Amino acid sequence: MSHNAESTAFRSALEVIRAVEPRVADAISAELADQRESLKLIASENYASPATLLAMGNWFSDKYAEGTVGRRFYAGCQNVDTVEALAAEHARELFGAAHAYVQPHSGIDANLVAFWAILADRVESPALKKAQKRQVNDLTEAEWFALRRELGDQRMLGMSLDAGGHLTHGFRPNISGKMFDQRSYGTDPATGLIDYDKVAEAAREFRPLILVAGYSAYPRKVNFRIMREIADSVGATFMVDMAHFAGLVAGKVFTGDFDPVPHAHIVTTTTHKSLRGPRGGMVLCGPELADQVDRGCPMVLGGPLPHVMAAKAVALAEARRPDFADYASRIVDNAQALADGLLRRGASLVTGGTDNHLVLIDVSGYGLTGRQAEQALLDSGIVTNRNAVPQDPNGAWYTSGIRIGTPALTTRGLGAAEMDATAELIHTVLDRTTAGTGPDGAASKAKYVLDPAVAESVGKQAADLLTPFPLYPEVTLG
Ligand code: DSN
Repeated sequence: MSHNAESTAFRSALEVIRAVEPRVADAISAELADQRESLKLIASENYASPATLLAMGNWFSDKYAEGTVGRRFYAGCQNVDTVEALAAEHARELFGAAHAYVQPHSGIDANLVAFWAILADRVESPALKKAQKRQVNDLTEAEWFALRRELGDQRMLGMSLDAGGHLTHGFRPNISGKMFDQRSYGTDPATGLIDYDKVAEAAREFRPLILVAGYSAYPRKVNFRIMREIADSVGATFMVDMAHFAGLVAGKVFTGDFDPVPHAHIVTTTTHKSLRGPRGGMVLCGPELADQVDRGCPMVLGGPLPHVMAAKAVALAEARRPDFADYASRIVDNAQALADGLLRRGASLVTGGTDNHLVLIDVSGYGLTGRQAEQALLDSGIVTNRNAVPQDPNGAWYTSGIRIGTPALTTRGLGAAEMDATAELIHTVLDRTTAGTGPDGAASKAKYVLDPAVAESVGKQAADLLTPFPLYPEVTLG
């Protein structure tokens, strides 16, 4: 029996892997089966194309390529140069950026590259200049301690975690929280929206070196023109982390004041969320920061991953096609249909809805913590993640929220009718789940009670919902 190219490629790859370690081949096959069966609503996940996935499984993985295109610390990088230059060219064209650095391995890495570039550009420190020039070993001990002090004195203003900001924007569990003296801006308690006057006030008081915009759990657009004006008013560098919504920028859903690229001094992103590429990161900037950004490896990055840069080039080429704009606008239509469906059924949503790819349900109205809700939904075949809501009384571990997003299901082809059906399934599970008690009879934030028959019935309906929208229909493994 003959197969199409995608099936042949993945079947052959599995056969080769199976000959060495069959358990890995089995796990890879099982992952596809699991993904095909899950109603995936994790806002930060997606399904990359077969071409993108296949571009990663090859001998580019064997190459070291520290340095930049045409200026490497290793010989024999001519083909790596080709794919890195292609990825950067596609990124520049797609986002209208003067410079693109496609080496970061993740969003955290991209942000670290940006922070170091800004520090090097803005902080008048001979020790830092030496460090940036890879002369860090030449620093005396006194200079090293002075450098650490100088860096720790730098101020960053970013969105608070409970309002939807990201750990890498100066919070303690991340190195950025140790590099910077951080202050947060939150959202208006009444509306859940960013209050730009309050951000301006915080900026005037705090005088940050860096103003960061960007989020992982804020369901609304951000006005980057206003944020840039605020940054300019206090002489801050304006950085946008568009990891979550890069696909909406690429697909021209976010334009004008809502497109960060013309407004920010520097923009970072991941490539695997709404942008639908391989796991990885990227930095976009103007010419003034380009040289510093290009020092990312080895300043904060290990050797670039040429196989992933090849996949970035493929995915970015896909995102430049006209059908990607259609995909991006369907992501938002679907998120709004999901939000409307939940609201109609009585759910409480942070900000009362969405205008991007994600919806944040405050599950306290159902008498649940985020953790209880997340597990009950998972038992019912619905994959989400718990997330804090603004001023969350249950903290970052148990939380009071469930974050859901539509990039993945939109890739599968589900539309507004299926989003309404999904809202019904989510509401049914949350409505039928009750908080459990611990061994001492006290209320538990983790235990919950859900009739297994309800979970089974919802799971079956979720599977039925997916049946007309097969994942990777071009791939049959046997
Ligand atoms: N882990 C990503 C998310 O889920 O939003 C961001 O780091």
